[in-house]
Amino acid sequence: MKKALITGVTGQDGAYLAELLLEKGYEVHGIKRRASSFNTQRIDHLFQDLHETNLRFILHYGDLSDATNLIRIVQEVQPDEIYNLGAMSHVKVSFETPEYVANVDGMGALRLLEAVRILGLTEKTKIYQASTSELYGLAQEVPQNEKTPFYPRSPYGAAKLYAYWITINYREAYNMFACNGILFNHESPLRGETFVTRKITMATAKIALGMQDVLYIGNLDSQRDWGHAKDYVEAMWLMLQQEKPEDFVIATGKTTKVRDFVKMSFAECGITLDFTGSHENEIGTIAECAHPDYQLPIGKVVIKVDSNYFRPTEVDLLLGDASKAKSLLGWSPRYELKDIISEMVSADLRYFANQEPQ
Ligand code: NDP
Ligand code: GDR
Repeated sequence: MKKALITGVTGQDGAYLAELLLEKGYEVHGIKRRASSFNTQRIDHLFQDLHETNLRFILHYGDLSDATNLIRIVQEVQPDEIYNLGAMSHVKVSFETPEYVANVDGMGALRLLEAVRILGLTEKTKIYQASTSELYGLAQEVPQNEKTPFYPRSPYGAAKLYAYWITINYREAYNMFACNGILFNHESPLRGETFVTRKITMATAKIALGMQDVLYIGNLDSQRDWGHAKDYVEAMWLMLQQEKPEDFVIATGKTTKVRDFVKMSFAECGITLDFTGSHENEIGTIAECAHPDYQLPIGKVVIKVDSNYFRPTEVDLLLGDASKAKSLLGWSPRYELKDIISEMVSADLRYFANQEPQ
């Protein structure tokens, strides 16, 4: 039975990847952080009591800032595959915690590579590094592929750039099977609540249900290539099943403005929005309510731009070209953005319909 070790197993991608690998018959080990409140909601359905026989999903306490802990876990597990998904993954927050992000998102990758090297596992253990379209930053060309130059625009992007290159360096220096997945934004009902898509779908549900008045939001003009996390974790696995380690862009090849995402999200509840004003002063008002259950006053302001959510340096436009993944991995996305939004809004409506009004 193959063994996989996932850092960041409690996150969006960690949860979907753990599910996928368990379905494929792996023994899955995950690293979770000790927290004062529960942080395992996304993987609770996979939990197995330690006293069960045939344990296939095992959690270890750990942290990417703690090298000795990582060495111990890698030694104990002797994984065939490591997926390094752990990170402080919020771009805006990285401007407030730049040193921490360098330590965890940058040095964390190095610590894992070193653990594998020190333990003499370079021939056994394959490593997936969660690289990101944030590496492109100030886009040097559109669409972006594996050869597009990088120009990160945040402490997060800069830390991930180090992780990207140290992964390639270990591959070349020690002949390790280590590869980067340069993944563009991917979303799902498990997406963290402060990322823009989930913030929007949650607000859509709460506003439609009369539980929230206004959604305060940042830059409506930025454009993202949004896919579904389920499709993207499959690409991670495929990368580690190849003959030789390589880096791959994973993206849908379509880009959408945040403003249009907001419109599509509200449209799921039969609500049409009109946007007026520009940039810092833009607002969204209700133009039409076509759904019998969600009747809000026409002309009501439900979206307000708040410049507190602007970033000191923004990534304006991301659009990926995943042709290499298509031809070498046979990978292509199954989900359209409309289906992703529909799934997210439905999940949030179900969740909030069962909550008490605020
Ligand atoms: P999430 O923010 O949902 O999950 C991040 C995970 O990392 C959580 O399990 C978190 O633990 C864990 N983590 C945070 N800090 C540490 C630390 N110091 N030590 C160990 N673990 C830590 O991210 P996603 O699942 O969306 O993304 C997975 C990876 O892919 C990340 O590295 C992200 O940067 C990268 N990525 C994501 C993309 C996306 O669109 N989702 C696109 C491209 C790359 P806890 O639950 O305790 O907070
Ligand atoms: P991103 O995702 O920065 O692309 O990083 P996020 O959803 O945070 O932002 C996308 C775009 O939306 C704009 N935006 C807002 N963003 C947030 N979070 N909150 C707002 O209120 C808001 N209003 C507008 C942002 O300015 C930005 O342009 C994600 C993360 O998952 C990273 O870990 C990953 O590497 C990249 O995707 C690819």
